[in-house]
Amino acid sequence: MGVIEKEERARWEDDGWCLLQGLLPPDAIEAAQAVLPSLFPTAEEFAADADPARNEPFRVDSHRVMPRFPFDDEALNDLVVHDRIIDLAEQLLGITDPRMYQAMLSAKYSEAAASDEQLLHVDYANHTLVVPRHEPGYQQLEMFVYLSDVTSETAATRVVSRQLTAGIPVERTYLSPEEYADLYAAEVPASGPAGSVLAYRPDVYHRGVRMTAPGAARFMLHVSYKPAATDWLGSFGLPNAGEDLSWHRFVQRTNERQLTVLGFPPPGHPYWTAETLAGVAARYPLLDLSPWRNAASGALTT
Ligand SMILES: O=C(O)CCC(=O)C(=O)O
Repeated sequence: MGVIEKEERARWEDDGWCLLQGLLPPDAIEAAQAVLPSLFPTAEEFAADADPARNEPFRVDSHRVMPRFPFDDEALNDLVVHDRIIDLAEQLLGITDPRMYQAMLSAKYSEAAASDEQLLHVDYANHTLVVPRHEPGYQQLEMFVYLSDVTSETAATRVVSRQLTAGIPVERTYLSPEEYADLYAAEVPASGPAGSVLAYRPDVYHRGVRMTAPGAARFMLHVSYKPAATDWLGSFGLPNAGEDLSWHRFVQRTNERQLTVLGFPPPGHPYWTAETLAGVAARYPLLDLSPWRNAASGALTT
């Protein structure tokens, strides 16, 4: 069953982006919001640090600090591989075997650097080694999961419809405000309350902007999915986190669907032998390997 309406799906196809409300359960968003103060200053704390009279350095440099998956906080991991997020990836990408390939957390504050004012750009320049192909099996999905209310004044990302940009040469990944003044004039803020999900294609021109509201903060999770077996698409390699405590803690309480979207060989994959099952069980003693064992048992006994 689909998790989005026909109109939103049409916006994804025609405009390249859509803003979804009510996709994620409020308690999952609240749990993620509850861990934010341990990771980032609140808006008030940041404003106090930014006060020039205090003559102290900022504790965080506005938008630069971006913790990545696997997070120490389970509530954040839970959102990244939430069933509704995986369902959305399957639906928008038109596939049944999505892979999560990027997840990080960002904070943005009012008293921020001028560099928060970005040029209109597309993300495929650092999400693929080639160029995007918008068809099932090849396309990518980027999402911002809003952990605070996001308005035009609190730096809602400005987005331009694909209907206006399809003719731009593919190698032009940043747009000059002078040459493309019409597109800067046509950008719209992707505003939505906490819990909203901005879903956009990597070929959608968009840009971050400075906050104009005083004393405010914006928090969001950036999560990206792609189809399996697309080595040219991606952003970071999860095996690099294989020694992290956060990864081991995550694996202890995850499930087969979540591990599959993270690149674990799925149950029934030829990778699984008696030896690899025993080895993975030794590496992750608390992971319930029954789905992998059950799928392999026929193959192992024949
Ligand atoms: O912060 C934002 O609103 C957008 C960020 C963005 O476009 C990017 O990092 O590529």
